[in-house]
Amino acid sequence: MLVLHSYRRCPFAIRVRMTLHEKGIDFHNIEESLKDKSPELIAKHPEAKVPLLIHDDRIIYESDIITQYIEDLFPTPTLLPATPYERAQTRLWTHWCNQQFKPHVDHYKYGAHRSSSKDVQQAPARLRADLTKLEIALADQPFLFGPQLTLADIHIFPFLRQLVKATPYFAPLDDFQACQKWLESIISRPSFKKTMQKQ
Ligand SMILES: N[C@@H](CCC(=O)N[C@@H](CS)C(=O)NCC(=O)O)C(=O)O
Repeated sequence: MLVLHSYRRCPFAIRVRMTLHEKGIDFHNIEESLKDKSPELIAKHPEAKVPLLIHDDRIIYESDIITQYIEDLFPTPTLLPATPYERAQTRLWTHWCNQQFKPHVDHYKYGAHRSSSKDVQQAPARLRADLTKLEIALADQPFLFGPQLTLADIHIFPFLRQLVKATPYFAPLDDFQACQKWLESIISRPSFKKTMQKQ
């Protein structure tokens, strides 16, 4: 039995629900209130964060570790490319997203409330560089590793979605058509509709 402590709009929790739905795996979703977390989340996650996966009595946290665990448990259909080198590349994309793209989106989205004035000032140029990296990777293929969706796509798209929805609109996005098409193709998948379904 898989139990997921989740929060509907959390991009990290979206990674995990999307992975489960892509694989057609049944799970029990517990929608947390981040202002009033369940005692179980507080007891079982060292930082009391979502997502948290409980598999029988096993506890797994950190979204990209959870998705890898799900892939290891349920390898079919796979969400990893075939070769060890490409699998390493998917992890590098995830690392890049966690270390660079996600913080840059935060610096733009939350501004001076949460980030230093230097980070806020540099965010637009850094985001352009990030989007250029994605745009090049997506220039002649629908997903980061060719025709199939992989964990690299699943780990990154929730943050591009956040950027697209940020106010004020990040106008340079209009120059990145391959990124926009990629995002559209992911959010139009049935798995994403299920991922965002209200309970
Ligand atoms: N690195 C973690 C980040 C998880 C995270 O930051 N979750 C946020 C919601 S999007 C959270 O639970 N915040 C509540 C808190 O920090 O108290 C992961 O990948 O799972």
